Amino acid sequence: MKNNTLKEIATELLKAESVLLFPHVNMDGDTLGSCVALCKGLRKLSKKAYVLIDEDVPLYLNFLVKDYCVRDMSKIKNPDVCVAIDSGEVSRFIKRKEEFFAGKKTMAIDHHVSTDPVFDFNYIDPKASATAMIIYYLFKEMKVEMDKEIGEALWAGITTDTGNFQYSNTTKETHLVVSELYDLGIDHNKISINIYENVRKEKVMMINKIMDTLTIFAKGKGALCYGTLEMLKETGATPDETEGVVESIRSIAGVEVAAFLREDDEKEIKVSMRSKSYANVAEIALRFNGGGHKNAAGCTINSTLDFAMKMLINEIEITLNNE
Ligand SMILES: [Mn+2]
Repeated sequence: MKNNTLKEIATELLKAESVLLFPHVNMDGDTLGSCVALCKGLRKLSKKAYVLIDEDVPLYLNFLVKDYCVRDMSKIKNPDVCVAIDSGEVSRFIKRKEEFFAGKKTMAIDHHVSTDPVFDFNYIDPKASATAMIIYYLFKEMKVEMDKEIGEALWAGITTDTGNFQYSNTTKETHLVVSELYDLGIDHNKISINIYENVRKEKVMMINKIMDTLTIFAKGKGALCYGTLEMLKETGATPDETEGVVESIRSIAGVEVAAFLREDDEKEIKVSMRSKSYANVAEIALRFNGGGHKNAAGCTINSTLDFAMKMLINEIEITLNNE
C-alpha cells in the first residue's frame, strides 16, 4: 500500500479549511492526545477543526477534551479532510464510518502495521513510538508553532504509548522529542497525576476480580486473565476501566506473553495481548483476524469466553514453543 510522505500530508492539511479528526474506539492517551494536539494546531492556522467521538472519554483523559471533542458533526458539515488518528482500520471507528467518508478527502495517520487500503492519503510509521510523535514531526513540516497545551497533549500520547517510557518502543528519538516538549513549558507532573493517579475505586474492585481469574500456563511463560459482564455489573466499573490489566500480568516474573479477555457480549470476546521481549503477539492476533505490534496486539473472538480462552491458550503455547 502506498505511503505518502509527511510533506504530502502536511500539504493536504494546509490546503484544507475544515478538518475532522477521528480517534479510535476504546480511546487511549495516544489517539486522543494526538487528536487534540492536531486539532489545536489546525485551529492555530485558522482552520475549522474538531475531534469526532462516539463514546465517553475515560476519566484519566478528561483534561484533554475542552471544546475540541464533539459527538455530532453539526459543527463541521462536509469537512475537507477527515483524518483517522492512531488507527488505519475503519473497524476501529466503525460507528463513525459514515461521517468519516463524508469527508471530501480521507487520511490515516498511524503507527500500527495493519492498514485498510481505503484512505486517499496514508502516513503510517510503525517505527514511531506513538502517533503523537508523528504529529510532532507533522507540526514541524506544517510550521505550526507549538504551545504548552499542544505539548501536554503530545506528552500524554507519548507517555501512555511507551508505558511511561519503559517499553521497547522508547528510543533516543522519543526522548529528544519529549525534551522539546519541556521547552514549551509543559507541566508533566500534572498530566502524570491525571493519567496515572486518577483511578476510581470501582476500577480497583474490578481489577481485583479480574486478578482472581489469573491462569499461568506454558511453563510459566504465559499468563491470562479475564473480565466478564457480570463482574462489571457487580463492581460498577466501565469496560475501559480494565485498561492496564494485561500489562500488570505481563510484569509477572518469567511471563513472556500475557493476554486479557474482556467479555463485551455473550459471544464477543475482546482480546488484548502483550509480550515482554521476543514473542510476536501481532502474529497470534492475526490468526484471529486482529492486528497490532510485535509486543502489543489485539483481536475479537466471536465465541463463548471459555472457548475463546482455550483457543487462545493453545495459540500462545504454539508461539512460545516455537521460540
Ligand atoms: Mn498509538
